[in-house]
Amino acid sequence: MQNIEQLKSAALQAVENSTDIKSLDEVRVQFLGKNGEITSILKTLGKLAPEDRKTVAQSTNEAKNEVTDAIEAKKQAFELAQLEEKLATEKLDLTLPETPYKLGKRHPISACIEELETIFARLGFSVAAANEIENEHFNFTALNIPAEHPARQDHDTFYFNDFEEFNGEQQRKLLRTQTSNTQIHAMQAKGAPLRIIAPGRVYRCDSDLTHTPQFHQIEGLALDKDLTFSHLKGVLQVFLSQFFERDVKLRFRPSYFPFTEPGTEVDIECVFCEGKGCRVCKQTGFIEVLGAGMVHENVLKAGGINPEEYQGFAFGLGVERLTMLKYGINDLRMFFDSQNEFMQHFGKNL
Ligand code: 2NM
Repeated sequence: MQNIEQLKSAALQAVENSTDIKSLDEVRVQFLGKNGEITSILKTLGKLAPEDRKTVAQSTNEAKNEVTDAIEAKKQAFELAQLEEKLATEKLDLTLPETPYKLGKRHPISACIEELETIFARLGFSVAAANEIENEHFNFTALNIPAEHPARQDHDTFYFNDFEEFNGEQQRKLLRTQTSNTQIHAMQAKGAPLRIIAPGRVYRCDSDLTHTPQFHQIEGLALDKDLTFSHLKGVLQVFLSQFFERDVKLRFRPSYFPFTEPGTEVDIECVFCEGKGCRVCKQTGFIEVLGAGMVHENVLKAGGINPEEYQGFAFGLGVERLTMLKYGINDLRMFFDSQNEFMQHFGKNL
């Protein structure tokens, strides 16, 4: 089979003559590829006379194996040569300084929540939590927010097309709009006396420069016999002074919340102008920081508490807003972008 022997020698010669991995692969394709010269002979074996078939098949397969082995050996030789050249030319300077490893920081929102938890722990409050997916009863009805209240409209609340049964009624599921569902669950589970704060994520259908559809709140609740509005004022005075690290002046303005009676909005003396009047406080000298009040008796009843026996106060605040005031951050969106420069500057060391 002169033909196959010649083909084999040509192939082995071509392997020998190849100069790099790329030209070696071209040789492989030429002889052993799908339409390669050796492959083509193997494909035509069926057309040969039966008496020739066996010898041709044998010699062609031998040629194929020999060429395959030669290609593999040559390839390894090329790879070894490459490695040796790399070792000979590459230099590693072990005296260079290491690439500094940048440690991340705790997000300022997480840091502020932890700081507030610490402040309230010293005042005897423990931290409570509940689900962010809630139903109408715990988000609205139990908080004395009636069906026709504007906060209940689709416009302000993210509703699911999903219901669950509670109190024998179908309650629509939703993303909680405040963390107060936590206080209702805690009252039902633990009863009075009670001192808790409820930090967490809340959701409202609102998105512009100063509102994001998801933000963080901390609400607080204290229940006991003979708790009064004075206790509320004392707790807020201590907590806001510790948080802002100064003796803050507070201003209480009468306000309305369905879940309190009476209710109040609480301002601090402007942290930017110290009450003199500036752009941030709109020349009023005061900045609103939270809402509060004495817990409405309907809310106590919904929590299974007897209002004749126990009273309490509650408050609620937005963590983003409070954090912006403390650190002079003027763009809410920074919290959500979490750019490295922002995190390095305002984040808390781990
Ligand atoms: C606020 C303002 C005033 C509040 C009330 C309650 C509950 F569930 F205990 F009754 N939790 N939080 C409350 C009161 C929240 O946010 C501006």
